[in-house]
Amino acid sequence: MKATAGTITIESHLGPADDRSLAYDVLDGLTRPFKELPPKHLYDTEGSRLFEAICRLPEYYPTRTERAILAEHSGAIVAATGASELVELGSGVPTKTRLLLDAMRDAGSLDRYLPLDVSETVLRASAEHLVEAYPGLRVHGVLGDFERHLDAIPAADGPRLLVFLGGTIGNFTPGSRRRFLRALGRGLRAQDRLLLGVDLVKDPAVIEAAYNDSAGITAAFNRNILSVLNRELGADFDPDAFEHVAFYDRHREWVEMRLRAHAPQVVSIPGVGLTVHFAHREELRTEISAKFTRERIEADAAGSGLRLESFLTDEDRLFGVCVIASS
Ligand code: AVJ
Repeated sequence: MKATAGTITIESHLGPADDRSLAYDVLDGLTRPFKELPPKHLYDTEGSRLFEAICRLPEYYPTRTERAILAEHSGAIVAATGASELVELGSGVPTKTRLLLDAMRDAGSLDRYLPLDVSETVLRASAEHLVEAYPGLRVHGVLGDFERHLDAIPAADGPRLLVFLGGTIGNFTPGSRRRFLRALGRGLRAQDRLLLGVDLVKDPAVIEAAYNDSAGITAAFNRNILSVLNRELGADFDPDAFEHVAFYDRHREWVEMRLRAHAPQVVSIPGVGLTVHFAHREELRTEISAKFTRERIEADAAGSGLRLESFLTDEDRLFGVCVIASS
């Protein structure tokens, strides 16, 4: 009998230079007149734990809604593509992905799972778990940053699904979003599909509740970025001296998370040789999370050399899963 033991390969593309990425972003973002840090620094071990907790909050509809959409449509997506491999960007803990892998296994086409993530712990744990759950599965993990290491993903063996779930595409500004989609499109052959999870434009009250939960988990998640700077760069931020602010900007159709200084502050960040001043109520932006309409996705796809093939949503039109092909 053919051995059914799966195989695990993990390739690292992160080097010592990546320790400088936080330093560079801090130097760049905290010396601007409007202070800003990229949201990727929210996800250290504690931040990832808090994000998992956010996903279970009653106010935070995106995770459960996306899961329900995938539960309903995974079979049809797999049948239409005959996908044998699944590439997942920023895989994290792959819970929703299991719905797609199940459908691929049930269709008899499942061969390979290729997660790309910045956390080696997460990649190893999920690889080990998945080769157990899917006999014969090959897992090829890429330890890297999806903004820089798309080229490290091995070429496709069979029809491929490239998935970018959770609405993380919303963290890009509009211009960089199209550049990123274009880069994703370069790896997409005619038989492959990109599955893109997007949060949708809706009643601002619903959106704002999702980012201002009553348990204060999102506030802790936001403030945790200051603890990351304290630990990694020896900074002396007092996270309690900052207030969590999250609001929906109706004109830009995105949510912003900010940290607002309760009082004037002087913070030293020895790791980058910086002293940063905050005025009373001055704000530091830590995330934008864009909300989409079907029309916006169509325009972004067209502007990136791609085509929206189908748009899957829930009955309340809270969240969308876009099936995108090369054009
Ligand atoms: C992981 C970027 C999709 O924007 O909703 C959750 C992160 N921020 N609560 C989002 C997040 C605040 C999340 N994404």
